[in-house]
Amino acid sequence: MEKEILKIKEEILAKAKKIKDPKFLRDLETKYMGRKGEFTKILRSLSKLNDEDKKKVGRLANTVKREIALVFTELKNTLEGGEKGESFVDVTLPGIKMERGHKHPISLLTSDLEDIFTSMGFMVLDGPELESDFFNFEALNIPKTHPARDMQDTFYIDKPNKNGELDLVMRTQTSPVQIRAMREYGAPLKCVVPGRVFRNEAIDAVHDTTFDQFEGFMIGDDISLCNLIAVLKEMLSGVFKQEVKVRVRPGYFPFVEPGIEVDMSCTICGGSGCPSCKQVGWLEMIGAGMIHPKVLEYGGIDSKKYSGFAFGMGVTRLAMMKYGIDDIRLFNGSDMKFLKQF
Ligand code: FA5
Repeated sequence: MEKEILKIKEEILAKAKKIKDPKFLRDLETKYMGRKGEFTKILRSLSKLNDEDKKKVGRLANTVKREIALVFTELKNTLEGGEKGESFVDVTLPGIKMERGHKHPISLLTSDLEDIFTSMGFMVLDGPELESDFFNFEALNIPKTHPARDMQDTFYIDKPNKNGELDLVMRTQTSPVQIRAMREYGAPLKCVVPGRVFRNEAIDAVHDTTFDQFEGFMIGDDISLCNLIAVLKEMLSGVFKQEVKVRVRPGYFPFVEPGIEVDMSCTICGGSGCPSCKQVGWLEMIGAGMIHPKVLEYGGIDSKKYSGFAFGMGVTRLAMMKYGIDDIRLFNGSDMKFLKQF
């Protein structure tokens, strides 16, 4: 019986090694090792042996069974390209396409803006999205009772401080970083601050509750509105790679004096009027002005010695104009069909 076992082992292994198709390997396994297989039959007949032979031949039969099983597993892996089958590569099969991610359109535009401003010598800064009432409002010359607080309602964090006041807010603008930067670096200073801001706002084609802004400010000797306009022009021609039509009008922000607003001719309708520009042909894009002396003082800068300009731009709206997107809600909508176009 021992000879019989070794003979059938050689037979199985010889046949198995010639197989190139996993289906034939499965057939071979069933033929010899299956419930009614030839090797299984030999194993069953062990019961007829006396105790001593049963022990001896049984040990050999089990070793052979394990060897055969191992060879079948290895061959199966090789043929199916499994665990041990790295060596088997069917170069005729189409490759597995790895889908690559890419930047969100707002991140693309923000990187472009950062490049434009760093080339003009501006520092790029960051600030917290969860901001204190002090930096977001007070230090920007918007005291608690000031009606200007109504211009930017936000989400207050429901955790009162020691005095029972709610003093943590989701920042409504990137302007609080002006104060943080002035305190950290002093004057002269040239910074830009990209970032997300939050407002309790009625949503429509050009208003969202979460959107991106891009703040810029420059503080030094004799800084004037002319410097501001020159920098904004440089920025817009850098982003659009062509002359863009803008208009400047007076605007009120408690943290600048004088204040201006910069509108851009709507690129969706070419200025003739559409839902994206509320039919007026212009879209409000940037709030700006000369930094209020009180704000410089809050930042620890001598307002008699230094002056500065500041602007805050809606990057999400700028992206609408650059890419011809007629509804702001698409940017945060997580629609892959939209995002894959960038
Ligand atoms: C401000 O946020 C000021 N911090 C800007 C500023 C900075 C003025 C420095 C002076 C000096 P305003 O609320 O207008 O201003 O917002 C600035 C820009 O953000 C707007 O011109 C607009 O482009 C964009 N914006 C405002 N509200 C929304 C909104 N709900 N959804 C999308 N974009 C908005």
